[in-house]
Amino acid sequence: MIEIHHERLRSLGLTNAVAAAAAALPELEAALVATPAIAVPTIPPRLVRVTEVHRETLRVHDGLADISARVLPRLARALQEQETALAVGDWAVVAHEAHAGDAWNAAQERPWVVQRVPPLSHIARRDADGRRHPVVSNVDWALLVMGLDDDFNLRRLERYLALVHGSGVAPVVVLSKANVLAHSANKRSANEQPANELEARVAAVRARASAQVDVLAVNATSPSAAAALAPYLGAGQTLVLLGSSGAGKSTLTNTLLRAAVQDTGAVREHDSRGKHTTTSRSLHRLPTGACVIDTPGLRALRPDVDETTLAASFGDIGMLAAACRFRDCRHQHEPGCAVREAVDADRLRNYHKLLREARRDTMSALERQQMASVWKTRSKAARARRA
Ligand SMILES: Nc1nc2c(ncn2[C@@H]2O[C@H](COP(=O)(O)OP(=O)(O)O)[C@@H](O)[C@H]2O)c(=O)[nH]1
Ligand SMILES: [Mg+2]
Ligand SMILES: [Zn+2]
Repeated sequence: MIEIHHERLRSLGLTNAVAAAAAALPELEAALVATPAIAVPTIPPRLVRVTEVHRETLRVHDGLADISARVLPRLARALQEQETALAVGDWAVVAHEAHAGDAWNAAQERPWVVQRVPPLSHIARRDADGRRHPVVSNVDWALLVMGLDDDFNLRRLERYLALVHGSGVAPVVVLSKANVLAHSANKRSANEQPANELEARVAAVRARASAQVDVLAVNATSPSAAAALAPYLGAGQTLVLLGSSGAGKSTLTNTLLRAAVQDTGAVREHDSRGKHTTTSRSLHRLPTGACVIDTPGLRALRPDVDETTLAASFGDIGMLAAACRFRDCRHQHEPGCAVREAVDADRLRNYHKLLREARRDTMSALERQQMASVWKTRSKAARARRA
């Protein structure tokens, strides 16, 4: 039996659903018997939440303390076979074990992550080679942070929306640097109302995101940002901040924490070596009882979605497709295409690009090989024709 300290774990976002999933985990002793390196547990296995993931170790919190732990190799392998791994936000079981053969010594007791509670929600991405990488688990809200300054990019935002779509996490668009935009718009022209520029950008986002997605404009450096985000900060809620580097994620984290815990870009300006950027994902407990996960920008932002999920993320395109003249219309050059007629050209281009990526990623290795040989034959034929 594993220990579940409801009181202690509540501030880490423990919900009844998580506790039930943890209680339903397979019996632990049986799982450990087959591992020769593990001896008798001396501290009862207990439920913890993963707050950081590093190459060799994890940080896990049990409601009392944050400790470093390693993943039991067998668990790591099992997860790898499912093309996944432990992510920040995961709930897991930690057991302290003395190494078999060692004389018992409390100092040598090592905490091992021995089980993972199946996540209730999970965001994953794909890298350029199509390999899947976990981003976060057990999150309620994904705040897609985008600056109203030069960071503003609707195609990137659509990419983030696709990343989150189908993961069980609700996206919220948080446009940061609302104060910066107002300032620069003021400088640009006296008769242009900065409020209008802000409204125009918010409207542009609303036009490209589905109607269910909330869109907020905030100054991440001001406590007013915390007030604006209050609906998502209830006790037991977990938020993840996603967005490009410099968007204001760490600034927002600090504002929500009411403390300068995370290093922000402002600090980096005074440091020529630039070591103060956010380098890893980390989970923090907020005074409201919610948890927030700060993240660095994603290097390769490729959603882990198939065609169906992607189509659902671009719901307007799917709906309009019903009115296209051809049932198999690809909304490219076909006559009578209702999608091309109504959807913003930039949005449609972005959809097609994401679709190509999704197809490539979901292709099996064999299909990849076949496709490569088809291309080879085709380009050979083309060369022959040109010759
Ligand atoms: N004026 C203003 N500056 C902001 C805002 N959000 C972020 N910044 C600044 O933008 C820079 C990058 O912020 P940071 O939080 O490190 O971005 P991160 O990479 O997303 O974590 C820092 O200098 C922040 O002070 C905002 O809403 N208003
Ligand atoms: Mg940061
Ligand atoms: Zn069409």
